[in-house]
Parts: sequence; C-alpha cells; structure tokens
Amino acid sequence: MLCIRVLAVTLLTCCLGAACGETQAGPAAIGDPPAFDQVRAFADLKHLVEEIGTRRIGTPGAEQTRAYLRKQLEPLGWKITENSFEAVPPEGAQRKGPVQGTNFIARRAGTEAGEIWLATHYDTYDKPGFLGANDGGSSTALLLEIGRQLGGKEPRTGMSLVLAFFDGEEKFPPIAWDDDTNSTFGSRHEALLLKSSETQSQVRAFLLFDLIGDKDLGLLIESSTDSRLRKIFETTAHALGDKRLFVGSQEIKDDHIHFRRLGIPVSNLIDFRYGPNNAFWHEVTDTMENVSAESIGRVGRLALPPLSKPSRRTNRTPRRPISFHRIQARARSAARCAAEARARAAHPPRRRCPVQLLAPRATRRARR
Ligand code: 1BN
Ligand code: ZN
Repeated sequence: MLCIRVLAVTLLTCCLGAACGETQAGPAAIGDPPAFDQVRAFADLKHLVEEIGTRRIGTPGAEQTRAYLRKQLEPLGWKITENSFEAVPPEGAQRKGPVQGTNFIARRAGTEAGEIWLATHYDTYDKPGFLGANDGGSSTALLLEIGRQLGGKEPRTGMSLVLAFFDGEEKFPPIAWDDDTNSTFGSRHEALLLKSSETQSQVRAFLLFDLIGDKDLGLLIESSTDSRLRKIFETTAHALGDKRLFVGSQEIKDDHIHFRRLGIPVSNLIDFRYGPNNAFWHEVTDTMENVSAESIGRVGRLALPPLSKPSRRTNRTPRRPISFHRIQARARSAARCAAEARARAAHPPRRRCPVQLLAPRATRRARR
C-alpha cells in the first residue's frame, strides 16, 4: 500500500516537473483558449503606480494594494488569506525597528490532488520617490490578470491554484541582500507556514515572476529553475513565435529560494537588464514610461496555456502517462491556437485550444 502511494507521489512529481501531469493527448483534448488581457493588466499597473504609489512594507500603500487585489479576486471565487509576519531590519539599516508585513494568498480549489503556486512580490524598494512600475508592480499586475482568467466559483478541473503575492521581498537598504536576514521576509514566512502544514507535499510547482514589465523585455530563466518547467516555458515561447523572450540563464536570489529549499520544483522568470546596464533597477526611473503592456502580455501569454483548464471532453478521456515529446507538441499546439485567437480577436475561432499542461495528472494507472 505504502509502495503504491510512494510510486504515485513520485509519478505525480515527475509529471508535474515535466510539464505536469498531462491529460490524454490527441485532438479530443480541448479547452477554453486563455486570453490574457494586457490592456487590463496595464490599467491595474497604472492604478498601483499612479493611484497608490509606494507599496513599501508596512505602508498604507501596501495595505491599499491588498485591498485592491481582494476587490478584484474575491468576486471571482478566489479564497483569500492574509498572513502577517514581522520583519526586523538588520543593524545599520535606514529603517529602524520591526515592521509588520502581510502576504496576500489567493486559492482556488481544483478537482485533482496537487497545487501549483504562481508567485510575485508586491512590495517596493525602500528609496524616496521609488514607484516600482517594473519591480513589484508589473508582476503583481500579471498575476492579478492571470487570476481573472483562471477564476471561477466552481472547483476548477485539475490541480488547485495558489496566487501568492509576497510582501517584504526587498532588502532594507543600505545593508546588503541576505537570503535569511535581509530580504524575502514574506516568502520565507510563507515557506515556513507551508512546511509546518500538511499541504507541503501537495505543492507540485512554484512559479515566480519578477521584473517582467520592462519595455525592452529579456527574461532570464533563473539557473535553479527545474529543468522540466524550463522546457515548458521554452517550448511555449517557441510555439508563440516569441524567439527573443528568453535571453539567458543566471543565478538570482529571490523569493523562490525558500520553496526550493523545501524540495519543491521552482522556476523564476526575471528580467535583469532593466535600462542601459540595468540602470533603472532600484532607481526612481522605474516608472510607467519604462514598462509596457506588451511585455506583461508576452509573459501572460507564456504562463496561461500550461495552466488553463481542460474541457469536459478532456476529463472524460481516460488518462495515461504521457511522453515528454507529446507534452511539447501540446504546448506548441496550445500556444499556436492562443496566438491565432488573439490575431482574430474580432472574429474568435470556433475551435477551442488544447491547453492544460499543469493540471490533471497522468498517473491514474499508477493509483489503480
Ligand atoms: C528582484 C527585485 N530582486 C530584488 N528586487 C532580487 C534580486 C536580488 C535580484 C539581488 C538581483 C540581485
Ligand atoms: Zn527590487
């Protein structure tokens, strides 16, 4: 009995990493085309930057951001939890004394075991006049729009989804970044909560997005990214014809590290060449002028196809483990279809797109 359970868990994990538990391949597997609305995402970003302003940890702006996210996501069936924690600035930091931070977590239950986390930080860097249009803003807008697309009152077919908007990712200046004492306060807290809960083993993948709004977008697939998640993103980008989306790979410490330490397959997609020689990063020039709706849209179109729900037809189809090249083929097909649907926005195609790489698992046989 234990053996079967271990085998099932292993297969689930493999499938997830590999593009995550796929459904039956073939033309019968169809679902709703994802339609990332970059104009709406950009309007959210404008609201964060121009109406709210600084979203530094412990400020009214941070609280207003959470209220805004709640107002948008709660009516769409997302169940919200706010988890507060204390962040203690290190000796020598400008900021003195402990500050309360709050993670904003939105969950949508699925019909299948397992959950996929999509994560960002929503706090902004502690510098006078810093607005974080790209850093903190763009990825928050991205996740919010993904949340709109994937929301729903009924349990979604497939794995549960978690949208994690972390507070306190930024270090307290001028002290250097430290993974354990000066940065990623919110994600560290959330990983600790997860570790002490029963749900840790349910998490199949943790996908982090950071700095994705740069007008001149060039994403790094951070070097600790799980190889199978990397493949999914590369295949989807290729299928979308977005050949210049990824510019390389490099180690970058960020919120994903605490989840990786728990043994969860992680990815981090991050643009780390913001302006000439990265000159706009953590500077007051991180403004709306230097970000674009198109860049957020490119990342939204990349992220949505592997996450979108399958059709009812897909659910009726018996499942079996799927080979990696089939997953790639379906990623291509999903992305191509989504691209066509966008191109024909005025006359949406009748055919629905094959989607769903990160949802139901291919392990039914293993559980029998
Ligand atoms: C991302 C956005 N980061 C901070 N703001 C993480 C990071 C830390 C990126 C050090 C590069 C270097
Ligand atoms: Zn930053």
